[in-house]
Amino acid sequence: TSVIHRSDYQEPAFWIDSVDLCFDLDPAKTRVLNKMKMRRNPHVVPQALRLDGEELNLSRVLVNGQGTSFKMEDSQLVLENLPAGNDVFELEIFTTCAPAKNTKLSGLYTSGDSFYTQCEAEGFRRITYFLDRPDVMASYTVLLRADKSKYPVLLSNGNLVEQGTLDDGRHFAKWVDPFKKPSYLFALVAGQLVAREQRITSRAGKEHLLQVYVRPGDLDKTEHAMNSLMASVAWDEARFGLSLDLERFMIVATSDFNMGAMENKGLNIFNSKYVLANQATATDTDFGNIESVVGHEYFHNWTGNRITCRDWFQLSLKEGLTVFRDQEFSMDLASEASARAVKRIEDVRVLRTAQFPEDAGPMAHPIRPDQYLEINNFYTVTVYEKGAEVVRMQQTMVASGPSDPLGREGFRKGMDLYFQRHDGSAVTCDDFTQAIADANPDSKLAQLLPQFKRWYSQAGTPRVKAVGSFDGASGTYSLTLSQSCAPTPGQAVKEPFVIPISLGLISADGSEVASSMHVLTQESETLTFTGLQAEPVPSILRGFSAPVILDFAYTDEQLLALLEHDTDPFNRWEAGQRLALNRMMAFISQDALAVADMKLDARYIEAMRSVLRHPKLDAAFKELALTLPSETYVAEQLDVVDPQRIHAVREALRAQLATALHADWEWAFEAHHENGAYKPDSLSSGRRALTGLALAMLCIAARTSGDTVWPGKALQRFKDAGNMTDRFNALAALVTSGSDLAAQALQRFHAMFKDEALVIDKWFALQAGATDRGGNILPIVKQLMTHPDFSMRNPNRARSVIFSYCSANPGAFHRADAAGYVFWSDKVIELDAINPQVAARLARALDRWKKLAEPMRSAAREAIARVAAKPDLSNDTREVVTRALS
Ligand code: HT7
Ligand code: ZN
Repeated sequence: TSVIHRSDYQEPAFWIDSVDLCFDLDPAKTRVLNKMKMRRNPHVVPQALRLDGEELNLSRVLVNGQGTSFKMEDSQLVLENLPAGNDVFELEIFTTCAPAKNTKLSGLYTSGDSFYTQCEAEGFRRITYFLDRPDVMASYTVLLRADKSKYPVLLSNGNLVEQGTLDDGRHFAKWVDPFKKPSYLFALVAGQLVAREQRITSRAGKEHLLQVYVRPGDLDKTEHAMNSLMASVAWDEARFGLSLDLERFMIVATSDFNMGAMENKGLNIFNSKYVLANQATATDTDFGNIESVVGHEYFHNWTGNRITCRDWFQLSLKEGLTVFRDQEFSMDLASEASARAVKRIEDVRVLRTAQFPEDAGPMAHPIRPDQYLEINNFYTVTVYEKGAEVVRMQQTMVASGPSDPLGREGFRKGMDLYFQRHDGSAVTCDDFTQAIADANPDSKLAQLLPQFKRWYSQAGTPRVKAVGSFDGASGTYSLTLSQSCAPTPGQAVKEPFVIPISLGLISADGSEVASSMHVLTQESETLTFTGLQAEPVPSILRGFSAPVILDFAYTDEQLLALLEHDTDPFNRWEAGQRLALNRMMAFISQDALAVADMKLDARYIEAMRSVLRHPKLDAAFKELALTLPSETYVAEQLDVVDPQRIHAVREALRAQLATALHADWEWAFEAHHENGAYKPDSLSSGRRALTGLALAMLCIAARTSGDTVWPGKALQRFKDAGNMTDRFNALAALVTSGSDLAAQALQRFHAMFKDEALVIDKWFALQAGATDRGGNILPIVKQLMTHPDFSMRNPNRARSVIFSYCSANPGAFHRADAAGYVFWSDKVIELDAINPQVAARLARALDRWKKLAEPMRSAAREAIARVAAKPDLSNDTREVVTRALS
């Protein structure tokens, strides 16, 4: 296979009106009979029919009930002698496949004793020969037959129309999906499952059955997913007027899954990590993730399923928009303004630590890519998270003044028009932006649409440089904003973007003297503000109004003023991060400075103390503000990266914050920990987050002081905790601080949760991601991989050990002796033979190798070259390593 280009798009030569599928399910050999009603597409010159297929055994092909000639070309089934003219004909294809041998988890596979499917992006072709592309939308009828005792539950998309028993202990179920859909939304599930059920009546007055299917022992972990689903249904009706269009909506959890979840029509299949939770096994973060992933998949029912993508280059049409919708959903559920801000900060943190590096590395691509070798490699933070930011900017830019300051009403009008125009079809990103702009003809978006669309075509993170100057005589403050964007692979020159910049000016006494939204369109523009008594402090890019890097030479005084007074909580947090980042960068760059001599200044420490002790700020915000910028984020600010030095500096500064604020951490711990009933709401989870940080800091301080009281308290809390958040935080505090008590706590934790796979994943991940002490983590990782609970075939488990080390523990992974890289290349190669999608994700751990300091840089290149030299590499991994080396 070779590179596929967006510009080569052509309509399909045939349409498939209906599909009648019959499955005889058997793990070793499943038989699939596929009867399609097809016709030629009159807009395309007559040609042969080419059906996609992969790893299938073909036994029979009939056209209108008669045998026919066919040939195989590049794994496609080619039929040249089909009826001429535009009449419908019937094509019948009989194949078999081997679900138990399907370790790629794409197509039909078994997990435990059950069957599941994963068809996005191109998995349906692993089930039967088909026009496996999203613009071919068909009506599906599915008959499932299987052994009744082994597979009592038989599910597929849509409505159950018939079921009954067969001979030999078998039974059947027939499902009809009332909506046309592309093949990537097909799903089936069969196994011994049980369901939590909930009947609801929608705003529109319709009754629906909601079901969450899990393995029999897991029903007590489904309440939160069901609540999240009900909240999602209500939210989409209230905010977008979009109701559930099916009588029955099912979620099924599986422990073997390549990604987070899948929005198959009416039958969402989830990684169990994003379904199963109770207070004993799941942390607040897990609860939050479940809420947003359940929401995300549910929201796809309209943005993705009712209106889908014309081709896979348009992926952000559904993914960027649906991430935007799930982010808004979580924000709206977290009603208080402060909790909304916390969610925004968390989302921006993901964007900046994962997407910005992607956009600056070898895999950089626009949110609507122009080419790919393997589409699975383009389910990226760029398409998803940056895509969501591009949608958010469109909402911002249809704001019509004080009656709709955020643009929500204008955006709603745009969405209404989008559905009016395109419901039931497969469309492009252009169709989406056009609908939003057309519904708001007087908006900035409509005025600037062609230029705005550069966000879809240009990769790279724009940098906005801001320079302020104050003229005391006239009381005028000028702010010059200039934009630039570094070249990315295949795009040497970038045209200016449309960048909405939310601005405020803060006066010396802390009051806000101006606030506005400025849309930057030129390379450089100067704004002036008059009538000022003294030089103000600019608060730029409030709420992170655009996905850009803001470059402004803030002084400490200015940052301290923003940290104390800014009315925008995002920029208040950002000011604290900048204060920390400036210090970290200064220490990192002084090559001769020993870690022991890096002393944090009193001013910074006092500022952090005031945040921690602040009477009005809430706990979740404090936890974010007192957490130092991540090692990955710091690395992105440097031209040459020594991950071990970054790690050492961050650890040293954290230890100083721990010691200098010791009494304050003690206060924070005592004042915020609660012993009442567990509630996963934002207020109490914020309190748990802050007590968790306080406990970690107190254990870190104990390491320096030799104190044994706080590690002892942490162990006690670990033992007594009434919920997983507190228990895991206490365990992590012991492990992170390198306490002697960590080993026994880890052992006890494993014994307590040995039957809870998702908790055991946490146990592995904590150890593989722990602070390196003298190179000890790699041997620990290797040891963990010999543990009886380890499995390379289960993606969650492989990720919990290998990814936690290679992708999430830079201080331990980037070793001068290159042993981390050798390990990485071995595991990429090993995984590639099992599951290329997972291998290709791991392959990306060395994306930024060119920035590494020597000797790491050369060693990393050698490791990548070693993988690239392997014959028979999958397209997935080959694309990643080839781009990395180019
Ligand atoms: N739309 C879903 C994507 C997905 C996926 C893609 C490739 C391989 C496996 C996959 N599993 C799920 C997930 C989503 O965005 O909702
Ligand atoms: Zn999605």
